[in-house]
Amino acid sequence: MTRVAVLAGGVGAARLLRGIVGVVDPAEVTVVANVGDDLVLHGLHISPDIDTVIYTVAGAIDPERGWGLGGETWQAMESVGRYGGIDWFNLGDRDLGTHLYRTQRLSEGATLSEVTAEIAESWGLGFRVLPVTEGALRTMVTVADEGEIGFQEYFVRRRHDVAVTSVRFDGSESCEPAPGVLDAIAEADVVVIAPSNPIVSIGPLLAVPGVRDAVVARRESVVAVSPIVAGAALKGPADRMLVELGHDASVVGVARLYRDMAATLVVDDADASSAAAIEAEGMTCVVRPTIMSEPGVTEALARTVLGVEER
Ligand code: FO1
Repeated sequence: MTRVAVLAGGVGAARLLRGIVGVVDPAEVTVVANVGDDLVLHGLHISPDIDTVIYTVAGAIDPERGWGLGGETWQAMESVGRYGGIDWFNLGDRDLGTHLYRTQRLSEGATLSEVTAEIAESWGLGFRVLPVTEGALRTMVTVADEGEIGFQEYFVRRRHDVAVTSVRFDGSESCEPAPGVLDAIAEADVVVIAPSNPIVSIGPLLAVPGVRDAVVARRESVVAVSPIVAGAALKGPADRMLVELGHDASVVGVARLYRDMAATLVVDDADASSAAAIEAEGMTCVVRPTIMSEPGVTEALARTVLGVEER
């Protein structure tokens, strides 16, 4: 059996994960999910990357947005808007149920790990979703015109259309890996760094004390999938953020970020010409279609990542 640990952010990770659980026994898969995007809004604890993973693999995600539930209604948010309340972060009526349940359980003393397991279980996923930490880890983004703001204020309120001057993971130094995280990474046959934003989706995971070292220790079994294809991010601001923070928005730039912790980088056919440069960074470069626009590509990519190549 192939035990898999997946370091996951939002949309790109969720799509690959859907492929992975189709190739190996879901019971052997553990997702280590980013919580740096989390926020408390309307008194509710919202965990976007955890919910995006769960909704996507459950087949319930809104296919256009890549977040939230499909077929949503927005009555509650319209009411909030009527009062002039905070309505830039769109919460669908059914999605609100997830946040209501999570918040109630946390107020009863449940841990984020426990309530995440309950939510994953109720969607019948069959694999483990672990928050990287139960601590108060929050990604903070400093932007040119407003100073330091929360990740969702950058990503949603400002529509990430403002230059980033720095990113920090508030609270990381006093966080510890959630139960099961280090063991999942240590015991996996394959550790996958999913095609998520290296800075604000994978970065927070590695900022939790002990996690980066745990991944580095498994370097030979770590496979990263580039979220950058031909110099661009498929979704979100990863390419711009990489440049704004002094990195290359290219597969070679991604290789430089991951070379210490992953022996293999999977890049799209569009970046085949960079294979030698990636190998020069000390990584094995695997060139495959990585744009998961249809199930066939997703499953083939999952097989590649898991080393279960086409027969
Ligand atoms: N992304 C948006 O661009 N606009 C939104 O209004 C929005 C609301 C939202 C609500 C719940 C949720 O789980 C995710 C939501 N997202 C929204 C996505 C969210 O910003 C994620 O953090 C990003 O997808 C990055 O991972």
